[in-house]
Amino acid sequence: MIKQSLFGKMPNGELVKQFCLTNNHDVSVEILNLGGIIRRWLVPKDKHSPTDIVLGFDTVNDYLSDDSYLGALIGRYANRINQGRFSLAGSNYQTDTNLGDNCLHGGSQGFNSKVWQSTVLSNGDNPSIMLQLSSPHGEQGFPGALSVKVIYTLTEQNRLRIEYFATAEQATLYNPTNHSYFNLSGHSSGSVKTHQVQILASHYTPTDKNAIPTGEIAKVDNTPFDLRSMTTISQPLGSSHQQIEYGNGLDHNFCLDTYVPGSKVAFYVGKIIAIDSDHDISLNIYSNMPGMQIFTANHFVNKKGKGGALYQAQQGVCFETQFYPDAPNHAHFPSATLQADEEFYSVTEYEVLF
Ligand code: FUC
Repeated sequence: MIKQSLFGKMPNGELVKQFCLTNNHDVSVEILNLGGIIRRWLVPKDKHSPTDIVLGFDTVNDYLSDDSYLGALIGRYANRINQGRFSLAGSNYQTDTNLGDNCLHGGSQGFNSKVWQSTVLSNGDNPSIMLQLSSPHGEQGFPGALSVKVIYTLTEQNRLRIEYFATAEQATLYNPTNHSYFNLSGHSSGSVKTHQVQILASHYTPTDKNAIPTGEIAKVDNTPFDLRSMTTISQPLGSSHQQIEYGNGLDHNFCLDTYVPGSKVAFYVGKIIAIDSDHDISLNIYSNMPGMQIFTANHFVNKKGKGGALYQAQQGVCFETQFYPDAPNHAHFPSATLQADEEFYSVTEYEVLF
């Protein structure tokens, strides 16, 4: 079932709609046509008081004035491009730079800030909506007109499937993701430090102080980045490893062992579990992408969220499936180039178990 309502208005008067997708198990996910933002995700662990497992805001203005990308779709390029510079097919490009000298999440006017065209695809079982956006040639400095489509489906197996499609008029980069901050004990419950996590990654991409990859694909063995067996999040966060200091916590790209170039199958890549007295919710993650940024909201201080909640550092954790950061400047990283005759497809699924 899908319920549609008005969430608010953009500064230019454009309407921001909200779609509430509910499956037959009473799991419901609210999605905005602004940035494809996942605003609320209710898990009926307790039928009378469902748990909202994602951080979010209550107004359009809160979303537009914040720079943490809560729940949003990211484009054209998730994560960083060093100095916003890259070359493609013999031409050099300069993108918008919005984080120091670097480009973060597609520049200052990324896909997260756009109102997407929205269509309900299925209103019954497995409720589903499609969001579409046209990005003109040169937008934020990226070449080639790009048509993108994202399909969100809430399955009857309690998975939120996010499928990304795109075509371009000339060779360009495309690296989409979703930037949800999860807290399985509830968005207003405090830190996720006691959650346990597993990530099937034998390597990660170390960075410099500005979170730009050095180019190394490093083994996780004997580092805080070895999360291959269940680990409490406080463990890597408490480490004095230089990379954890640089990130001020976890803010790193993990190279997923499951990646098969060209595969359209979402493999199991990891999970997170909240175990406390009245909760016991877990989230399994599936993707066909080569990398996943794990980010523990390290810079949050009294961020005013939904219903008056005040979000602090480590109150949420993101699992941003993606190509590796700055891939266009590292020929040995899986390529994020989309050719003119290609159809881009990627898929990530988040499955709640309760
Ligand atoms: C993540 C991180 C960044 C950033 C942003 C809001 O993707 O890699 O460091 O702060 O989200």
